Amino acid sequence: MKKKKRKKKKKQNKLILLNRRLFSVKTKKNSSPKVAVIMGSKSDWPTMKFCTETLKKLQVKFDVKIISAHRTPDRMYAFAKSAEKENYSVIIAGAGGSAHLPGMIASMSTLPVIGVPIESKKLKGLDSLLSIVQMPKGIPVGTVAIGEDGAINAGIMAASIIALENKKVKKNLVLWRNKQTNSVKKKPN
Ligand code: AIR
Repeated sequence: MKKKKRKKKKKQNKLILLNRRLFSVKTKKNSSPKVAVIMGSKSDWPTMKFCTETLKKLQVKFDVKIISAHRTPDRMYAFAKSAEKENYSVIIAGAGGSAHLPGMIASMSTLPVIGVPIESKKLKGLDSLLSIVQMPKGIPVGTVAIGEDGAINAGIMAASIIALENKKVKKNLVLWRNKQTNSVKKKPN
């Protein structure tokens, strides 16, 4: 009987420890959710800076990195494999031309990945858009519009994902959207 009781107590203690561990991971993540804004080249920055400006307005923390799927594959692998441990909640990846970066990152991480098609010189971003949006089933990439509009919407979408568990970001998002609604005039003249 005593032995049974001891066993039960041991099991209970194990459960308490496990819950504590799970809870601490959750609270750690919720306390400082972060977005990774990555791009294939420095030449993508004039577009991707609209994304970081949006995140700043919504008071969402972020890091910015250049990672190319083709030119720096090891950097891409290391980033994708450690993204969750680095406490990122969402990854926004901008790339142009044959734009494999968002899909490759999504293949190595279960974090939500938003792809921003950069407006390329030759095909005006249609190449980037199709490369990013046409992911075959199994590994999704949320794809936004080509260029500046997409970069801004990627920032807003990342904030919406974070707002699911973060009241401050939720409040900022609601305020920002109300401001936008109020700024629309009823008549054009
Ligand atoms: N790129 C860089 N590595 C892989 C890809 N797809 C993309 C960049 C950029 C475009 O190639 O995201 O939009 C042109 O890069 P660059 O450095 O030649 O201006």
